[in-house]
Amino acid sequence: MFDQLSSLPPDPILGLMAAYRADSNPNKIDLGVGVYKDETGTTPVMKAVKAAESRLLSTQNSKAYVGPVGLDTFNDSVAELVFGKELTRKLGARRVTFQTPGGCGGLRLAAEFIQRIKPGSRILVSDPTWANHVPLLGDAGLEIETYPYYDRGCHSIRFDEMMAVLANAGPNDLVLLHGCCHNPCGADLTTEQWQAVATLADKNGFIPFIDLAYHGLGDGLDEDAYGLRLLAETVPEMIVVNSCSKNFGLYRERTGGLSIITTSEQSSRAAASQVAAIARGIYSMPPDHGASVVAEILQDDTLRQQWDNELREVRQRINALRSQLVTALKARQVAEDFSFIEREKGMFSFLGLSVAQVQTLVTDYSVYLVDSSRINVAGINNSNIDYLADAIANVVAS
Ligand code: PLP
Ligand code: TYF
Repeated sequence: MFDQLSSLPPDPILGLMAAYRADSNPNKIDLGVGVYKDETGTTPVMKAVKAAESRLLSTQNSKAYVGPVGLDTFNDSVAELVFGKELTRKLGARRVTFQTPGGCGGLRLAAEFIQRIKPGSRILVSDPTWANHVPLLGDAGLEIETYPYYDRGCHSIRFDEMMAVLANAGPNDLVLLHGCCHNPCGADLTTEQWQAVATLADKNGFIPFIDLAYHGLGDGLDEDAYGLRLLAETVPEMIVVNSCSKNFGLYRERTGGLSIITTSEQSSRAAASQVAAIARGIYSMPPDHGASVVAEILQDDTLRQQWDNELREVRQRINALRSQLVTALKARQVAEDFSFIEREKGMFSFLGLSVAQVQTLVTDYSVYLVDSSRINVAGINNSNIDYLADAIANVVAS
């Protein structure tokens, strides 16, 4: 059965991790995979997470199954985190939330849910979008099309073109929007642009599908949720997938959520039963540990405060690094204007280099980034920023 198999190439982002590890250059810099790194280059376990884990260790007295929708305490507290207290109350039973194995699990579960209701539905994703959206949504059977989003030359959002394409989307279509901190380009919609999208969604009836993987890493927890909350107030039906990988640093614990908003309690109950049945057919139940940690943090004032503070530090460090990189490149008098990096949000920005220039950075300088020239800003620190700015300046000058 397995003799005819051919090997597939690895995920291009995850493949970079192995190449970086194998490089013996002491100056090597990893700007590849999107995990947060602190000043020492490590991806830390947050103190609030450690504290929640130690509480769980002493208080959790059963490992019995939880069920396909996961922990109620996680689902309730994550809904409030994503939608805010007030809107969660307002949405009431029109909203249901499920614990999922990471944001990826939520994306796939949502795609299977749509596929079950309307096989082969069209989902419009931004050009560019996170490469994994294609297998996560497409492998379920959804038909993926794109809408214009980022102008690589001008480093700005092609908003008029985006709206012109979305104007043709209707009630049978889904439109995937990055909640904040767009992966890979870092360019987010302004409040006015979100308002225009919400008005159009309501008028045309397409279903907004929000991927919220970097909640709190942009401007703040409320600021980053502005667009999705506006949509949730405006449209009758909507899907939100949130990840706790980045904002809680729980990556390998596979912690995320899927929220579905429908027009009535009855429809939500029906949707919940469908989603539970799909989860049962794939993995039965989500893993518990990360979700228990998140619930513990969000339900305890002290831990919540500690987590807020740590997340603020993460956000401020990323934003400071963005400014520092722009300043360092300016100081080297590069011809290109890199100031857009300071305006963009979250961990990612495109440097705007060609594939050949990226290859030079990797092979000649041991600066690891994906071919699109996307960098993970959090991979920069005080010890490597000068080496990095020199390398970029040399590559763009040659
Ligand atoms: N969506 C986007 C845009 C992402 O970048 C990621 C990963 O980092 C995810 C979703 C899902 O992440 P995870 O499955 O680790 O929660
Ligand atoms: O884009 C990134 O780097 C992150 C992490 O298969 C990631 O979203 C990358 C690849 C992947 C899963 C997560």
